[in-house]
Amino acid sequence: MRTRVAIIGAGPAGLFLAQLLDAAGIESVLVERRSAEYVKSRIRAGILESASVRLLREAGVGDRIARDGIEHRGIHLQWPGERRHLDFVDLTGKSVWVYGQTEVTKDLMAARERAGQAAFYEVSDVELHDVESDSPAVTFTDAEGRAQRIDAEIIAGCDGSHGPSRHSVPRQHRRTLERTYPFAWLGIRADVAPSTDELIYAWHPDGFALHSMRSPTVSRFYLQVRPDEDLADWSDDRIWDALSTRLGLDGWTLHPGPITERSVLPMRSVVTSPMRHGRLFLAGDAAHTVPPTGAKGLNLAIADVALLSRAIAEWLGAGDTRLADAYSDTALRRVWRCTHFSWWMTTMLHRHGDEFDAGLQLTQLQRVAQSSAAATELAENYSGIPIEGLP
Ligand code: RFL
Ligand code: PHB
Repeated sequence: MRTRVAIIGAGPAGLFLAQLLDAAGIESVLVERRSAEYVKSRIRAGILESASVRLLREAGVGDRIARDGIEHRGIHLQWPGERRHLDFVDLTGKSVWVYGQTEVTKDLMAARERAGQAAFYEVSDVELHDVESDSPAVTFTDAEGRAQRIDAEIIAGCDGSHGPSRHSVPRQHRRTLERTYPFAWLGIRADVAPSTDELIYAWHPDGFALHSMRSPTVSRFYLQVRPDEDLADWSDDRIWDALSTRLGLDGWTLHPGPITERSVLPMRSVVTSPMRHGRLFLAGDAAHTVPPTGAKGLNLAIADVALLSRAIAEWLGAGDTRLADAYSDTALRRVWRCTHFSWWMTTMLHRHGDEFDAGLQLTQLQRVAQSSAAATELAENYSGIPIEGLP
């Protein structure tokens, strides 16, 4: 089979790239290891920057966000005895949106089906070939067990943090920098109306807690736990008690409800560079991972792909490689900014170290709440820094 762009991975990065290329009249083939049902039901991120919402809308996949998304002006930052609202709209003019990654994925998959372009799900043995040549290829075994080969002009590695694409950049050309944090998140989804209007990020002596949401009837919560935490040790009562304590504030009540999903997420920062080698381009988690405290993972994937789709369109459309040549450096500047912000939010809000560290964290939180300069710094990063070259 021959196509113009072979896309490995049907997460948000791969699906959105496919959509943007289709809009530019460029044919692509998607190759995904999991089933479409599995990809659609995977629960992950929940917050979209307004620029991500605009990009999805411009690409024709924004109708449901406009209808079911919930626009938030900012977040609540909390530490014992204090809950302070940061209003991003007042500070930066930008809001953020609550709209689950599962919904973004469903919208993009529906658009892909409407576009009638090829997608292979449940594939195995994906391998990349000749990425340094002018005729790269992807081989794999399809869901029926048949050997397949896709010859392409460009390969987009959108296969997340465990996919094969990154490893197709030869070791001597590739640099991976990473930090593993000494804690994890226990995440739950519950069928209960949120007990808050906007997200609450809480520092607490027992550990960090986050109150998020998915809709007016579905809440999402996270608790800082040990990286080797056993979910079996967390009964529903223990989870709700810990959330009530860590999110607790006089005069405020947390409403518990039936827990419909629970998992433990490790916390890592990873940056791989360069994000291009020959005709292979990396985007999203295939090139970088951030801890979820800054709500950046999904937004970074969308921003990478906004840059990459333009670079590919210029190259394959007009033969102009300037944007493609600049892609890695341009994307990595933004990746590092978001990596710093995610690291900063993570280290400010999670218990680690000793009482000296706690003193530093608390003074930083108070500073953010008291100084409009400090608050604006958080707000600009959380609500989304500009994507270079885009209006
Ligand atoms: P994805 O979403 O991981 O998609 C990659 C896709 O590639 C497929 N794949 C392969 N396909 C073919 N052949 C192979 N050999 C393949 N290997 C892998 C995978 O099945 C998958 O479908 O990456 P993408 O598109 O770059 O999107 C990035 C976001 O998904 C990610 O940044 C965020 O979801 C991160 N993240 C979270 N971010 C938040 O802001 N808040 C969260 O609560 C949050 N929770 C999470 C998360 C990431 C998680 N992962 C990756 C472990 C929870 C989890 C469990
Ligand atoms: C979520 O709703 O899943 C969520 C929200 C904000 C974060 C991380 C996760 O920082």
